[in-house]
Amino acid sequence: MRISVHFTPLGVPDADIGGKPVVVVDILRATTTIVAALANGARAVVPAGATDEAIRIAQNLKDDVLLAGERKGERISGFALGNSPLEMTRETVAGKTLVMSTTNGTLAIQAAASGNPVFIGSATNFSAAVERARDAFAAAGEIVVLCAGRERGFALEDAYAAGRFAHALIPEGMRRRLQLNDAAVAALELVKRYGERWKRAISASAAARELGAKGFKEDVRAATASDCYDLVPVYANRQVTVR
Ligand code: 3SL
Repeated sequence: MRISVHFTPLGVPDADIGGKPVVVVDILRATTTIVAALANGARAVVPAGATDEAIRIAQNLKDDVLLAGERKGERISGFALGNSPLEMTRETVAGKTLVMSTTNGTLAIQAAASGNPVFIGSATNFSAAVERARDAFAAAGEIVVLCAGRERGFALEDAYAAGRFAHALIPEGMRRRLQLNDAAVAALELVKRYGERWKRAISASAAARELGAKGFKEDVRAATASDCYDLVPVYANRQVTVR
C-alpha cells in the first residue's frame, strides 16, 4: 500500500493521480470554505481557474449561480462572495451553485480531476473525510493527498493537514510495510511536532498571519475547528457536490 503527498499541484504528473483516490486540502481557505458552503445547502461548487473562466462558466449554467473567490485574499471585484467560510451561511448559499476561483485551492481541485474518487478535505470535516478516504485507500491500495500550497510553493497548514490524513490512514501495525513518498514522511514529521492541535499548526503558518493582518482572523479560527461537519464533498464531472 502506498500513500503519496504532494505539497503543491505544480508539476505533479497525471500518472501520479489518474484513477487513484485523492484528498485535496487547502485549509486556508478554499477547501474549508467549500465544505462550509455545501454543509449549508449549496447545490454544488464549480472550481474555476482564472476569473474570466469563472464568469464564463457562470453565464453558461442554468442554475441559480453565485460567483465566489479571491485574489490576494480579497473578494474578486464584481463577485458576490469572497473565499470566507463565514460567508457561506444557509441564507446566502442554500440551493445555489457557486462558481469559485481562488489563487491556489480551486486550481488544486482542477489538477486532481483525473483522480477517482476526489475528496475535499479540511479540519472541519476531517473524521468524515478520513473514513471515506480509508475505504477508497483499502480498495485501491494507494492514495494521494494533494495540497494546494501557496503561490506554487509549500504551505505549512496544508502540509500538516496532509500529515494528519496520512497518519489517520495508516492501517494499524502497517507503518513499516507501507510505501510513503518523501513528502508523506515530512508531513508525518509535522504531526509529530504539532500532534492533533490543528490550531497550533494552522496558526503557525504564514497564510494565517497574512489573513489575520487582512482582517480574516475569524476565518483562520473557523479553519482550525475540527469535525464540525459530517459530510465529504466529492469532485467529479467538474463540480464538487455531496451527492
Ligand atoms: O489560494 C487559495 O485558494 C485561497 O484559499 C487563499 S486565501 O485564503 O483566500 O488567501
